[in-house]
Amino acid sequence: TPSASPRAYDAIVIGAGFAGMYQLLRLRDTLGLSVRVLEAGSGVGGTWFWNRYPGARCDSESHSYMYYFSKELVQEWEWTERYPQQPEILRYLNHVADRFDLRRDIQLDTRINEAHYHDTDDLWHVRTESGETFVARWLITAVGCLSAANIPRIPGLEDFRGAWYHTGQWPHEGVDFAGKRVGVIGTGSTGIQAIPVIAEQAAHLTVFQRTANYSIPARNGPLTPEFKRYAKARADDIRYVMNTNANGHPFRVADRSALSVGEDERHALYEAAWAKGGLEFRAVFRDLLQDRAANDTAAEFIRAKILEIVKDPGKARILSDIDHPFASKRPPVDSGYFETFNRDNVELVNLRATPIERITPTGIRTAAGEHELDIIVFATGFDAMTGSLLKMDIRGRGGRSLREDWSAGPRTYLGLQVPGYPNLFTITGPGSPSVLCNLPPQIEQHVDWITACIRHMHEQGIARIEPTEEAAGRWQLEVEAAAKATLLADVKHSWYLGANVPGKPRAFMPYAGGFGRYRDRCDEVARTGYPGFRLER
Ligand code: NA7
Repeated sequence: TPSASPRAYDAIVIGAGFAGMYQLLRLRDTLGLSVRVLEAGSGVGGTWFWNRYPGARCDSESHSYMYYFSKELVQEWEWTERYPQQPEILRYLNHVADRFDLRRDIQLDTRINEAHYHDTDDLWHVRTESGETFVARWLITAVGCLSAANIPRIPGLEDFRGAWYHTGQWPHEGVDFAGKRVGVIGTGSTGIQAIPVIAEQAAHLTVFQRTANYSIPARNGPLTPEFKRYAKARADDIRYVMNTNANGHPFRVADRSALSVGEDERHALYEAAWAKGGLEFRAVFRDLLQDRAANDTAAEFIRAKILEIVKDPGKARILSDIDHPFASKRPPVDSGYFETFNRDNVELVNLRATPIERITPTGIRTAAGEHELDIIVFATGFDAMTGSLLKMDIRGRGGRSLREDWSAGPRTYLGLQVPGYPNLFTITGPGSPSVLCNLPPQIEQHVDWITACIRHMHEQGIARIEPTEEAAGRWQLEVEAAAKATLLADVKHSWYLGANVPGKPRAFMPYAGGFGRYRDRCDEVARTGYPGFRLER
């Protein structure tokens, strides 16, 4: 039953992950606003609350996958491994919630169905699934870029007699794979993390691969005392590097072209990067994402590694038959992925040659026949960047709807605001660097920008802010141009373009011009009185 009168706050924040929690802290403790954070999950943590699949860990290094706004927090927290596992990140976020006394303003188990802006009172009217209502001047979405699960509609799933799971909606009690015949669909970052772990637990594992993928070894391991000391002593320098480079990671992209060095030197540089492991591999040369010939050298190197690691020539061929440039789709980072295909209990199905026809009561049938399975794991990704926003019914001025306004693709200014939706801010929204970069530094940048903007509104007596249509149109052209300057825009089947979700409009969503440049741009807009935004008293 709907509550009689809505509860009023200065700001409503949707989501209590990395973004929502920091936004709460800034609005409440820095600006002194009344804030309610509404979170669908039964705990804080967002991505790290939901993604509990085996092998789930972060591909960013632990000392870069954390908040840097509090020097004390940076000094206090101890990561154990080079890449933190999901339970450790969730512990960290729970620690933050306690450390900054955030829980009292976070309402869990609360899913938002609609958020409507009313021209009559200039407020956002928010309604939850259970009918609870709220009003607030500011509405801030902190819903994550990869949070709406993409479960492909394969015919027959409803008749499957075994159990099935999507990696992003993993049961909290875990899944017992012992003695089971398991099928994993999907070989993106998630599948590549989960497959080696499931293979060790299951009786038999069948991997269903649609698109072969590059992957770089993570070289994960416990952090040494020296590294822990370094990360704390040099925290300011690390933060500076993350905030000023193109990708938000704690390393710089080298300033040399892959084509400017001889073959032996190039090979030696790739070998060193392969041995070091991780996403830094793509930083060996400056032009891997811009120049196809440069990229080919990296692609060839990784293909040769796959052929060397995988003993069965048939499997090796299927795994190395990669048809997109390296890192033009999100490059996975693995712990023993290709090695897993040397196990006796692991089978590989090439869906390009034999597509899935249907799911049967007892397994998956491809064009080549049936694979009997007890458990199906969908590692099939997300309705990225716009999915979680458009699941809600968001309406702006005059009742216009975000679903309709974005029916040809998302339209924002700087990924922060949408024309026609006053006082709505979208943290890491489409049009911001978001999924192309390490997320925590970007989240801090967005939250700090939004906080400064709201402070400015307070000081100047401004009631409403929204971007102009022209500014959003110009920004969309810049987002497209930035993508076209890279190899990313050439890949027609990537989720950066929305291609993984049937019916989703094709538009390149993240800003590929680099995080440092983007940050400078946002800072300049704020410094020069918010050109491109309409501010009304
Ligand atoms: P991704 O990167 O979207 O990968 C999903 C995988 O699932 C990918 O291999 C897809 O193949 C495959 N897929 C999707 N739908 C199907 C169907 N219908 N049939 C067969 N295979 C399918 O998601 P992840 O969860 O791995 O990673 C997302 C992000 O999370 C990652 O970038 C990190 O930032 C963390 P496709 O390539 O589309 O042919």
